[in-house]
Amino acid sequence: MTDLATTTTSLNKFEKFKAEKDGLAVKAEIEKFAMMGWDAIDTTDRDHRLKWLGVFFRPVTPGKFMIRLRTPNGIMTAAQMYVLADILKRYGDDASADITTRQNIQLRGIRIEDLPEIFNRFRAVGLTSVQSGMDNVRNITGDPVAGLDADELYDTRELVQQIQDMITNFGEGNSEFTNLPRKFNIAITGGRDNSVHAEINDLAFVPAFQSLAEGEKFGFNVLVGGFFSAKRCEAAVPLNAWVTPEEVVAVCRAILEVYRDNGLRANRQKSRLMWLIDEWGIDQFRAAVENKLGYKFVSAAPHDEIDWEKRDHIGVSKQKQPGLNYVGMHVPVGRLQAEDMSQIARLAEVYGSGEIRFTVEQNIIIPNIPDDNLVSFLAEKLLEKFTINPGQLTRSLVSCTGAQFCNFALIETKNRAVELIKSLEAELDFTQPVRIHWTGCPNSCGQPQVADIGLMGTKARKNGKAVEGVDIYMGGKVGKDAKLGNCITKGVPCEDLQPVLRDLLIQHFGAKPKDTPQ
Ligand code: SRM
Ligand code: SF4
Repeated sequence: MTDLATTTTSLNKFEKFKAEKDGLAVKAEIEKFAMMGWDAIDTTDRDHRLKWLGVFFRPVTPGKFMIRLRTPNGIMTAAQMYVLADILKRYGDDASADITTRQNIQLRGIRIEDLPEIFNRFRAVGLTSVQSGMDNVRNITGDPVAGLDADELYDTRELVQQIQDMITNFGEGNSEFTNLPRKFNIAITGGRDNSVHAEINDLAFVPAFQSLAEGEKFGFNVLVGGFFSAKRCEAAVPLNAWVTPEEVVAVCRAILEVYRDNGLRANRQKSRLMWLIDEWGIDQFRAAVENKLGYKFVSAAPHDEIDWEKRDHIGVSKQKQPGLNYVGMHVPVGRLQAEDMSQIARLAEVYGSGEIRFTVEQNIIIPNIPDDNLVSFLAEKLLEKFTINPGQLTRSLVSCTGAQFCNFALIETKNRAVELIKSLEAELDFTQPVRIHWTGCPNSCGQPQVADIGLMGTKARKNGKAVEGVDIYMGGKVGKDAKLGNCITKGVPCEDLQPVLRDLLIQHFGAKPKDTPQ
């Protein structure tokens, strides 16, 4: 690793506190913190280091913490979901959960005194929240219909789990990877529709066939350096490397080691992987990774296999296993209550195989429902709330956390997003879904740059007063030929947004006012 001690003077405050004490060290202090209470804990431990365990102090709701889990490939069992629901139930109105834009789940309202017991309960059902925040590798995304989709080229589930196990030491924490220069995102897709937004990850594997002497072989082209930040957003670039599935875990390790040991640490705004690639050039970066691996990469295959439009998986779909179906249920902006979670677990157990999946659109899929169970499944009350038949705007709505719980937020997002979409659906008819993403600040957790219409929270001015507003993004394309959208209008006050969106929907997406003859 970089000798942090020799460069302490040039380090930012985050690098300094990481050099003083590794984030993972707080794992040994959880019992002590639980006894002390949240307001007596050293503030660097409480506000920062606890994030190495996935525990987030929320300045907006002091004393009520958020826990971000890890859900590799977005897959969870009913038994795990029951445990999460049960943990939340004791917190009454403070409790809620969110499905995240990384196919993951976060719990809210958590009290520090309960952490020892919560971690024991996680361990008992094979859950972990370790290394899910701060300068760590985030939840690793994979195809939400891996192993179910007749058209998939590769089932990503096992690889995603192996990468997570390598990085986190099987969920216990791995200090080899707890002091990266910044966060790091990994995605792997084996389907044809790029259901993970590969292009916005620091490291992504996309399916590609290579012509070798022994014939056509399946593997992945490697993309690197994709990221969003307040200062800069970039799509990932090709590493010009093709790897077999068997190589993927070692390649992840090698790239993480190169980034950990050489990534830029002086300025936190310039610490993501792409900044290192800029400084070195892609050839030097590739050579450094090859050096770690001890062999040279095969050059990238001439084209990848991402040749479908992106699916949203809402509704009933046939699985590759005859007689089985997966059902995608729409969860408005990913928000769940404890009782919803118990009900989801029950439905997965009663009608399916007890498996639950999440998508990066913050929705749920219940797989393995036999044909004979479908009718009664679809008649369940929960499907009125989490419908398989949402409106064309509701269907694709995504929103980050926003001001309700996030102190970076410049605006409230989730509730506003749901209300506004309801009003627009009441006044317009649509012939196609339109993907609208809300994000409460320029950090872009809600990925406005991948949306048809992206809305980024900002402070706007109206009648000489500061009001909540948005910058509007358009042109994001997902799936085949994915590309990032750009800002087209700045500073629209939220209170004036509805007519602006109405016009954009009519002009660009074929929406028609309800009273117009078709
Ligand atoms: Fe994010 C920081 C929520 C996906 C870019 N993000 C935060 C924090 C932790 C800030 C904080 O401490 O309050 C937010 C926690 C709020 C809360 O209480 O929920 C937060 N980010 C989220 C989630 C929950 C949004 C959601 O509603 O789904 C997503 C959790 C994913 C997960 O399960 O791990 C989430 N964040 C993203 C994504 C999207 C993605 O990964 O596809 C991005 C843009 C992609 C990227 O990172 O390149 C994203 N979050 C950021 C950034 C800007 C990073 C940068 O390099 O500058 C920050 C700020 C930071 O890290 O300093 C941030
Ligand atoms: Fe918070 Fe901003 Fe991320 Fe939304 S985009 S969750 S407001 S940091």
